[in-house]
Order: sequence, then C-alpha cells, then structure tokens
Amino acid sequence: MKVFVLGGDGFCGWPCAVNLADKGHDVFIVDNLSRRKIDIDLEVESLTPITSIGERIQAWSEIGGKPIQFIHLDLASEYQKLLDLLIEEKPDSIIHFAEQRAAPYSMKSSATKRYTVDNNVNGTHNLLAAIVESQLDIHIVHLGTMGVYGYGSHRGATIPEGYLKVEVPQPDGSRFEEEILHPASPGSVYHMTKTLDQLLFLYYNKNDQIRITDLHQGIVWGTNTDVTSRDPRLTNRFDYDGDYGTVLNRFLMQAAIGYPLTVHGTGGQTRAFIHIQDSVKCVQLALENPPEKGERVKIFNQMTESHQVGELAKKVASLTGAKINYLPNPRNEAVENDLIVDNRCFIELGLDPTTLDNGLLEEVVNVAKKFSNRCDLKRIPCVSAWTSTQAKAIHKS
Ligand code: NAD
Ligand code: USQ
Repeated sequence: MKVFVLGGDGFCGWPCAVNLADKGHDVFIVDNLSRRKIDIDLEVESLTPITSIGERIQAWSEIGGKPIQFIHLDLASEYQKLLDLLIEEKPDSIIHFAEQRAAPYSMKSSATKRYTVDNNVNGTHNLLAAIVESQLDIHIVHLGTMGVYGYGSHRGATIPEGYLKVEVPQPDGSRFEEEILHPASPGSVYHMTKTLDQLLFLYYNKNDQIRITDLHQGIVWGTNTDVTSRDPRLTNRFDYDGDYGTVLNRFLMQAAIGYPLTVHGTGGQTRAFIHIQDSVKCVQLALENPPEKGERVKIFNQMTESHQVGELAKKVASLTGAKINYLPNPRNEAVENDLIVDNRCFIELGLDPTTLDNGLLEEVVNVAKKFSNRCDLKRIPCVSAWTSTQAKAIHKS
C-alpha cells in the first residue's frame, strides 16, 4: 500500500512510519518540522538525542529498511502543494498525525491558542478538501484523542467508541433510537481542535463519502519500539518538559533524576493510556482494516488501560523510591473523575494489549537515566495555566 504519514517526524508518527515501511508499505513522510521548531522556541530538547529527519531516513535505508521518502510541507498553509502531491503520488491511505498536540502549549497565550486552532483545523480541512478535489479514493486514518469525550461527567457510564445511542421523544409520545456522535467536552484549546476535526470528518464523510477512521487515542507512554531500537540513529523523541511531556513519561524521567514527582492537585484525575508499541500496532490495524465506501466514520478508542494520576505516581515511587510532590493544578479540570472505556474494536482486530508492567516502566527509567545529563531542570515545571486564578495559585507556590 502507498501510505502518506503526515506528521511522520513526530513522537507517534516516526515509529509508525518505520513500522509500516518494515511491513512492506511504501511510506512517504510529510512534515513541516514545526515540532522541532517549537522546541527551539521553548529552549528545550527531546531527552533522547534525535537525529535530523534526513539522517533518520538515511539510517533506515542503511540498515536495510524499505526506503522512506520525505516531503517538507505545511499542511495548514500549502494547499496547492498538497493537492499536486496527492495527484502525482495517488496514495492509497493517509495517516494524519500533523497537529499541534500539547494541551499546555495550546493554553500558554492567545498566540499559541490561535496557532493551535489555525494549524490543526486548517490542516485537517485542507486534507479533506484536497482529497475531494483530487477525486481520489483515499482512506484517512486520523489521530484524535480520548479527551474529546471530556473527563468528569460520565457518572460511571462506559464511554462508547465514538457514537452514543440516544432515544428521541416524538410529539405523539413514541420514541425512536439513533446513534449520534458522543457529545464533545474538550478540556483545552488543543482538545477543542480535535472535537472540531470530528465535525469536519462527519461532514466530508456524509457529503463526499470520504473513508475515514478516527482514532481516539489515550496518553502515549514509552519511547522506542522494536523497530526504532534497531539503530541509535532511529531513536524516538522523549518529551519531558512542562508543555510537551506527558504525565507517565514525566514521572518516569523525574524518578530517574531524583526530582519529586509533579502530581497536579490530589492526583484524582483518571486518564487512558497506551504504550507506544501498541499505538503503532493500532495504527497499522486501522490502516489494514479500512471502512467501505459509504460507511460512516469509523471511531476506535485507542487505549489499553485507565489509571488515576496519583496512583501512577505511587506506583512509580514504590518502584524507584521517588518522592511525590502535590502541586497546585495549573489546569481547569475536575479534581477527580472515573473513566470506563469501551475498546473492543482493536481487541477484536487482534490487539494484544501491553500493560503497565514493571519491566517496561523500568525500561523508560533506564532510558531517562542514560540521558539525564540532557535534562534542563528549569523546563520541568508546568507553568502554562488555564485561567488567571490557576496562574496565581501556581506562582504563589
Ligand atoms: P508530535 O508533536 O511529536 O508530532 C506531530 C508532528 O506533526 C510533528 O513532527 C510536527 O512537525 C508535525 N506537524 C504539526 N503541524 C504540521 C503541519 N501544519 N504540517 C505538517 N506537519 C505538521 O506529536 P505526537 O505526540 O506524535 O502526536 C501525533 C498525533 O497523535 C497528534 O495529532 C496528537 O494529537 C495525537 N495524540 C498524541 C498522543 C500522545 O500522547 N503523544 C495521545 C493521543 C493523541
Ligand atoms: N499531570 C500531572 N502532572 C504532570 C503532568 C500532567 O498531574 O506533571 C496531569 C494533568 O493535570 C492531567 C493528566 O496528568 O490531569 C494528563 O496530562 P498529560 O499532559 O499527560 O495529557 P494531556 O494534556 O491530556 O495530553 C496528552 C497528549 C495529547 C493527547 C492526550 C490524550 O499530549 O496529545 O491527546 O494526552 S487524552 O489525555 O486521553 O486526552
């Protein structure tokens, strides 16, 4: 299959691109390298040293991997270049990772809010419009987020895979049943862009019969996969800073360097998680099981387990001896929430979930220890506040 991986230089995109090339697909990475530029602006670097995109691809060929092509393209602003590329290369499928993905970064300032909306919504819309204009039948696999459902209002109910069955009362007293998109309840500007993506998909699927799979992914943890571990030049990125680092990888790296684990509030927030190796496998499964023409948008919950943040901190602390620091929460989020998620679609397609076992957690701690000299302690605190009240609380502490 010829596959474009939009955002294929990123944390999820790179291991996905090499995995697909390893499985024999023809892979084209399309990326504007904005993630690397944001690191320069934030004066931080991936904890793991990562080579340039050119060196990564070269190294991949040198170790015998099926060649990958790279196209530098900004999905949000280079519409004609995107359309020409589609018409020239006629990909069978496009995996869309190319968005600004950090909630704290999206909440930093009005400039980053506007950038996140412009980049993510225009990028997704350009892709959809270009597929229609190209008149090609291309399957889109999009990386969405579990955060579109929101956290805090489910009251013990299981979150379905995208669609919710509702009963609509009729004037004559009868009721009919239908399935609607699960109500959206984003918790940041970033998460809001993903809920907007969902509506763009619903519309273009209905109007133009574009085949789409939307993956509502949980928090990805880990760093390398079996494929990126084959050569140090293929090493995947590891974000640890207060904007881009996600909670479990942050806790593991904090434990590795002896920094007290940064739990927000009481740590009562429950979130969905998936290991990077499973994330890559899920994308491959979604790619190889596309919807039929005319089928509604397929939505899969791409997560393998749920955990409370405070419990995760305790688990990491008991494994490593780290201390825990309970901090004022910079986010406007529920103090506590439950999270029960239906993830049967991937299990039925053959996913064998990797769970949070001590061996894998220790593997991440060891990676972090190895590169601990690259860590800039000043970049660890989460200083991006959701509201002015939150900003005052974190500055006081
Ligand atoms: P990342 O920032 O590491 O990678 C995103 C890549 O997209 C980067 O290489 C960036 O340069 C590129 N990009 C961004 N905007 C672009 C544009 N306009 N044109 C071309 N390229 C562009 O992020 P990630 O962690 O790999 O996440 C990938 C996707 O998966 C995102 O859409 C994110 O929302 C989703 N996701 C990530 C996680 C996670 O825990 N990392 C969890 C759930 C969902
Ligand atoms: N948290 C802490 N301490 C920290 C960092 C975070 O307690 O040092 C808490 C946060 O307050 C939050 C939870 O941990 O309650 C998760 O935060 P996160 O930064 O790990 O995850 P999030 O902001 O939700 O975003 C990440 C990815 C995003 C993806 C999302 C999936 O960056 O791209 O969409 O996970 S999900 O959370 O399922 O929506």
